[in-house]
Amino acid sequence: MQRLALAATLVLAGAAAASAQTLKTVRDRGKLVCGVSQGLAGFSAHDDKGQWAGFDVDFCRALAAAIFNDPAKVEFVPLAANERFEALVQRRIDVLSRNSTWALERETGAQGVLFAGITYHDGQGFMVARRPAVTSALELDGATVCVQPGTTTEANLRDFFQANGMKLEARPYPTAAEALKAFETGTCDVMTRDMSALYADRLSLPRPADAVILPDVISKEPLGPAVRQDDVAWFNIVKWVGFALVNAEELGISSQTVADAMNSAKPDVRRFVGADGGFGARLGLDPTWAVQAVKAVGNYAEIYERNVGVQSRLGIPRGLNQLWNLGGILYAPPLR
Ligand SMILES: N[C@@H](CCC(=O)N[C@@H](CS)C(=O)NCC(=O)O)C(=O)O
Repeated sequence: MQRLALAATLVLAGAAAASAQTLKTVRDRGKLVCGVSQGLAGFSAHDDKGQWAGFDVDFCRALAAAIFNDPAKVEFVPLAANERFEALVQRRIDVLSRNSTWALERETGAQGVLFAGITYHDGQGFMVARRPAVTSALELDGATVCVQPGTTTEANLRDFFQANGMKLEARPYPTAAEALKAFETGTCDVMTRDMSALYADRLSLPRPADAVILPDVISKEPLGPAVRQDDVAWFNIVKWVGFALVNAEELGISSQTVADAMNSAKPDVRRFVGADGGFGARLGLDPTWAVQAVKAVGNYAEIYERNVGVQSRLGIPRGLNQLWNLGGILYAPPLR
């Protein structure tokens, strides 16, 4: 009996040791491999210099900076909606940072992953042509709607039409680009996506002013990075890099002030910069892991404003993604 218990303990210990390898794999490889979208302006898309840019891309760069003190040590792998979780489970990527919604079905079952927090609180909306004038999603009875399969978007769309007793003509397109083309040419009356993505879509239409985003938000889309379920140490690294970016904003630590923060006497700032607490070592990272991330891409506010904020092309107000103590729901547990 005792021997059996010992054997079981050894097997379990072996499994844990064998699985807790992602950080080592990343370090040995010399770069992080990050799954992103195939092109979603503001989140992950090529900029005019052909470089990956966006909110989700910056999260990957922050993670690379926390590990390597170098935000360039990332390879980006563009993934379609219906292959993203499989790519993660099959170890083709180390982390998925791709406008993905945290939902129960994605954390259970054979393709189950773990969401390492919420980096962007989104919700699903509808875009229609300006004419004929539609002002509410409840006027969409019988409409033809373009949507991408393998998304929460498709499921919410059906739920919304069913709950409101409306007839739906859903047109699935394998990529977001094809769905938008169909909307543009009038094959669909309506385009549905996460609100943030609709802002991006509208901008890429030949005449953005001809399309209107309806005010209705029909779902919760808590977007965040996902990892595999077999490596708690890695899960913690990804999760706490996200929390560090938010805590940096809350503490007033930005890419501009982070060097000064190194000399601060404030206890919470000292923990952030690695002078106290030893949290870098606990995560398996450098003492200055959080400083490295902020130096590379800025704090949450800087990342948000640069990529999607009101001064950016997308022009999305902070809204729910404002800090909890400034009227939003962005809330990170403390670094202590
Ligand atoms: N947040 C939703 C939607 C994510 C999603 O993949 N949306 C599609 C459009 S509805 C998209 O952004 N596609 C971009 C691409 O295929 O690269 C989810 O996690 O299912």
